[in-house]
Amino acid sequence: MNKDQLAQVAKAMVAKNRGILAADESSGTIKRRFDAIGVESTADSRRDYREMMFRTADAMKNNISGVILYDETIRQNAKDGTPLVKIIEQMGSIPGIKVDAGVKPLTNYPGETITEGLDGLDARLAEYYKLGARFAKWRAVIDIAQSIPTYGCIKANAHALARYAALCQQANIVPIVEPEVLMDGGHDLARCYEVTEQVLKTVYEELYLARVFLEGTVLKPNMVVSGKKCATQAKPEQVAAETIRLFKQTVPVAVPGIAFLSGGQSDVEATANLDAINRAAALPWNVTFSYGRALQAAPQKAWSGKSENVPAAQAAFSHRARMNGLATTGEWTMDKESAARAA
Ligand code: 5MM
Repeated sequence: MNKDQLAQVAKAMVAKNRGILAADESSGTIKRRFDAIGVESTADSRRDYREMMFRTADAMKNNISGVILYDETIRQNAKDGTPLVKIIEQMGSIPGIKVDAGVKPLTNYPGETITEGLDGLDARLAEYYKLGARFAKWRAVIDIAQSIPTYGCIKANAHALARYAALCQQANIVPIVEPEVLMDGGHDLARCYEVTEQVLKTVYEELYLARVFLEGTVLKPNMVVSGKKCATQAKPEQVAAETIRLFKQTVPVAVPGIAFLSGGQSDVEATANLDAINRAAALPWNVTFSYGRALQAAPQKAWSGKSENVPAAQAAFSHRARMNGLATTGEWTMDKESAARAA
């Protein structure tokens, strides 16, 4: 393990003004996204769509530190034959790869899931390194509902995350550790806090037991937010206060950065919440974004599968990347959001 290299890559992934583009939708997820815009999901349409984003120079050079790719994408070439990985590198961004094999039902735990993908992971990581990946991602999913999550489910997922992280570092790949507490339910902010606290405490205990080098990791968590179906929705200032209070209690300062997922928040909401977190207090970690939907919803809609829409889609992607870049330093405002839109 080259600790200097791992720490350097992790630091670059969470540098101020920049964040991560999560473009690692698995085949089923990207099909659902394309269905919504009336585009058939084929290897070529997925390539065209992702190439459109990776060639958006101002976004990629100024605001996107790294891109999480799916197995298909890391092997794909652009229309002109250039490997997509090369385009990302030429833009000064770091290629990364999703290495989990998705969530499966957790035996004996009704309604709960475990993320799979540890079998043969060491060999896959060695191959991905050769293909250009310098970081990886593994997403554990914890749902909140009546009587769940259980400690058994949290522990099993945290253990898998730690095993994955150790294997990544052995292959000189920075692990993004993503324990996502879903915001889909009717639970309130306090319940999200309570569950996320238990999840993060368990994850860092497991990372410690697996002897993971924390300086060479990036955490990708959910913010402390109200469940989507909760009647009372917390405002950005409250989300920021509770998120910071929780993270100060659970995330070691040796971790260089926290790159939040958007989790189903609207794009502007995800930017406003990230901005409020960075505006509220000086923090011991760089706090940024690793958004999928919150970065891609607007460009996806603008593109809608038509080559003549590429400039509009790239403008929409640039705009969201720039707004989130501002949020990493607490300099985003609704005025900047609207001014850029009106221009
Ligand atoms: C881009 O979506 C990622 C892959 O999801 P599937 O494995 O379900 O296809 C997903 O892991 C994503 O990276 C995170 O959920 C963060 O994305 P959001 O949209 O929550 O910001």
